[in-house]
Amino acid sequence: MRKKIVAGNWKMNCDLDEGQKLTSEIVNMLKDEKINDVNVVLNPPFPHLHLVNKLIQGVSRVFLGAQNCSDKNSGAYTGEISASMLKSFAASYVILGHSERREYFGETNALLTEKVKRALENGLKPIFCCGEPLEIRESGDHESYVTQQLTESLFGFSEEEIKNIVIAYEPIWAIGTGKTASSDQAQEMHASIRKHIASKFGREVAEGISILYGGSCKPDNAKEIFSKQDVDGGLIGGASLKSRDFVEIIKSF
Ligand code: 3PY
Repeated sequence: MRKKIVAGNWKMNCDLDEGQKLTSEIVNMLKDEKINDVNVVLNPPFPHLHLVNKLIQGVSRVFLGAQNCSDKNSGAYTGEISASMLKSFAASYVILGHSERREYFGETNALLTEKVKRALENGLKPIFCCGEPLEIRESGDHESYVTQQLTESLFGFSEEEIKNIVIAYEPIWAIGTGKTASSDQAQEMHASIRKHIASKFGREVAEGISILYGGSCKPDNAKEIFSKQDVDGGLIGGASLKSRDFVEIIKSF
């Protein structure tokens, strides 16, 4: 059985009080609600990690994650945060290669291989993001674009390593635009990603990898998207900043 995961990507939002309020609300709602077999990951900005970790203590199935880590171990890299620091703050997951990082911070497939390595070496599960821009979707080359991202960043890892990676398919044209891929479009890409992973690591390994959908996933479309065979959860942007919406999405399974 693949793990179902709903991960909230807060992006660069929330000051300390807002982050505390949001986490407390989510935690309280999750304590009251009957949640099916879903792991929840909160990925706040770095300064919130310690506090969010404290607030989620004792709540089963809720994990801490970060939104990025350095490709370096330590040293003179002003402003960077290492995977080992994240681990020491009790993070279990780290989002890597979000399209915003690729676009605004020039992250390449090769750099992402190094970041994934640092994460795995430090016992973090990378949530590796992939996805195509609008012009590639319109040209019909989206499958080859995404499979190339996966080949270039992940195909050098071993079978044991790949099992610890979560993949998030996020079509860039659906991020922050209000547009969502249809559930059939999501299923088609998730199946193609799984087939591609199987071509390198075998069917059994590919069947065990959680593939999340991201891109304007909301309470009113989550159920339909999560019902698809190869969709194992979501990486949630804006809706993860509203406690009620986020919990509704978690309950969509
Ligand atoms: C979005 O849904 O906007 C995201 O980018 C999730 O990571």
